[in-house]
Amino acid sequence: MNGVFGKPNVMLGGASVWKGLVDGPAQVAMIDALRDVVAAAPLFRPRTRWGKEMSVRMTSCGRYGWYSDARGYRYVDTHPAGGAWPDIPDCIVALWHQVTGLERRPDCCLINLYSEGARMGLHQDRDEADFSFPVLSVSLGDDGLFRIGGDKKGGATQSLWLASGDVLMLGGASRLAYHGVDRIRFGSSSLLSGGGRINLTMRVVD
Ligand code: MD3
Ligand code: FE
Repeated sequence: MNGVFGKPNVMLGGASVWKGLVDGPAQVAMIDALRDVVAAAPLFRPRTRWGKEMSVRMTSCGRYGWYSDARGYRYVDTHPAGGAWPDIPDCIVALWHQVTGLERRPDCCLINLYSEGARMGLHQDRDEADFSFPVLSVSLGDDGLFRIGGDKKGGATQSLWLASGDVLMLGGASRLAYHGVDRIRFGSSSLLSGGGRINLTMRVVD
């Protein structure tokens, strides 16, 4: 069941997409709120289990943050430098409730920053305890070429450019879909003064 925004305007492999749902002033408000989050919980580059640094820089807010190192992918309750993660800004939590229609709050809002050349390989999100909760993604800044397939590796995929203000909800059959970001169009948006793309992903963790 969706919330107050009703039907999505694009469906992509079972993912619901609301193009342009977050308007310009609301995007600026989110970026302003995220500045405080990043000041309290600085961006870092996670390493994969195999020791390779990811090209995307990350941080989190909420009860949990997503983390990866030689021990693998997992949610942790403190920033790698120590200390609790900052709260998820109200304007971002409000969007979660409005789009998902859920009373349950998200436990984690992962903040991914894609600078020039950054990408994210195809993967599944399966570190959460209950896949019946949807995942909500908000794109801010430069355009990103998003790709989504099915729940098996190596199957057919579909691609879509995500622009600033676009919102995606992954639920039901799409919750375990393989997905990734092939590339960004660096400098295509003026929302972030240094360029780049921010993706917020809100999740219920446990
Ligand atoms: C499809 N982030 O952080 S968001 C991630 O744009 C991640 O930064 C990408 O994949 C990004 O894990 C894609 C869209 C997204 C998020 C979660 C999903 C798509 C999803 C979960 C299941 C299926
Ligand atoms: Fe993902």
